[in-house]
Amino acid sequence: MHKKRVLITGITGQDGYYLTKLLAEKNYEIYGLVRRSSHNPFARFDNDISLWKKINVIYGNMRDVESIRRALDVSRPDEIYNLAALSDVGVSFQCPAETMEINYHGLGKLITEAQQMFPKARLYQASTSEMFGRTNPPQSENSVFLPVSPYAEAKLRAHQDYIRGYREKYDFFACSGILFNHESPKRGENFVTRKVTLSLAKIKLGLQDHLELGNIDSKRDWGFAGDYVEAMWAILQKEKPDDFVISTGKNHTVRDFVNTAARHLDMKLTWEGEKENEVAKDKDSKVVVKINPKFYRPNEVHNLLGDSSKAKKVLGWEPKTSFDELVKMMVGSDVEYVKSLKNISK
Ligand code: G4F
Repeated sequence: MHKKRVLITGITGQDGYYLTKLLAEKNYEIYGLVRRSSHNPFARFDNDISLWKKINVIYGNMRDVESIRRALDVSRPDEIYNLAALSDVGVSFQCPAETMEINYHGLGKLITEAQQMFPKARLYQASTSEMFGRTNPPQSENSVFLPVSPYAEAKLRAHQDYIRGYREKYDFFACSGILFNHESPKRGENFVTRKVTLSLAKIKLGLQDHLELGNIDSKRDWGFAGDYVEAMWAILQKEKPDDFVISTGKNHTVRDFVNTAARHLDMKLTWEGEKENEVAKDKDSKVVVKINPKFYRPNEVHNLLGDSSKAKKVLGWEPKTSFDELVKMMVGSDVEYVKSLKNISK
C-alpha cells in the first residue's frame, strides 16, 4: 500500500510535535521544513528521540522560495500542513512587516509552488480564532472577521487570498482549520497559559518570587493541542476541501486559568485591588501575582468562544480533554520540570 507522504512546516513547534506523533502512528513518511537556529530546534522532541528520528529534516524557511521548492521536491507530499508562523500576537504589534512576510507571503510562496508542482496535494493552513477579533461570541464559520492585530490581519489575508482563493480559482485542495487557543506542556513559555503554569510551579518550589501578567479579564476558549491535531488531520481526509472552526465551546478568563493552576498546586489565591493595582495573595498574604501594564496589548481581543458544531457533524471531531484536565496536565509537567531544574542547580 502507498505510504502517505507529508510535509510539515513549523514542525518544531507545539503543534508540529503533536502532529508528528499522530502521523507517525498513522505510518506517514514525515518531512519537516526546519529553520536553522543556534538553539536546538528540536527541544520539544528531547524526551522522544525515536519520534524525532522519524522526521526527514529539510532546512529552509518561509521567506526562501528556493528552500520551499526543495522541500516540496524532496518530500513529494500527499499532504502539506502549514504550521510555520510568527504566532505571538503581542509581538506582532512590534514587527508587523515580518508578521506579514511569514504569515501571509510565506503561505503564498508555499501554495503557489505546491499547486504547480503537486496539483493533487492537499494543504492544511493553520488559521486562527484571532481572525474573529472583536466579533461577538460564539464564533463559527459563518461569523464575520474583525481582526485587531497584525498577526490576525496577516492570517486573515492568507485565509482569504490563498486558501479560499486557490480553492475557488484552481480547484486546489486547500483548507483552513480555524483553531481556537490550544495548549499543552509543550506550549511556548511566552503564551499566557504556560507562563502561568511554569511561574506558579517555580513559585511553589521556591525558584521565583511572583508572576506578572497583563490583561487577566480577557476570555479564551482553551483546548488541548493533542486533541486539535486530530482535527487538522481529519480536515484533510474529507472528500471536499472546506474550513472548520475547532474549539471546546467553553471559555474562561486568564484569572480563572491562574486560579485553576494554583488550585492544582494547593495554593489558594485571594485577589484584591483593581486594574493595575490588583494582586493575588497566597494564604500567608504573600503577593504571588501582580499586574504589569507592560504586558497589555495595544489592541486586545476580549472574548473568544468557538462553536465547532460543524466539525462535530462533518468530521466527527470533538475535544476529549476538559479545561481542568488541561490545566492539571500542564501544572504536573511543569512541577516535574522545575524539580529537574532544582536538581541541576544543587
Ligand atoms: O496566550 P496568549 O498570548 O494567546 P493569544 O493572544 O490568545 O493567541 C494564541 O491563540 C491564538 C488562537 O486564538 C493563536 F492564533 C495565536 O497564535 C496564539 O497561539 O494570550 C491570551 C490572553 C490575551 O488576552 C493576553 O492579553 O492572555 C492575555 N495575557 C495577560 N497577560 C497575556 C499575559 N498574554 C501573554 N502572552 N503574556 C502575559 O503576560
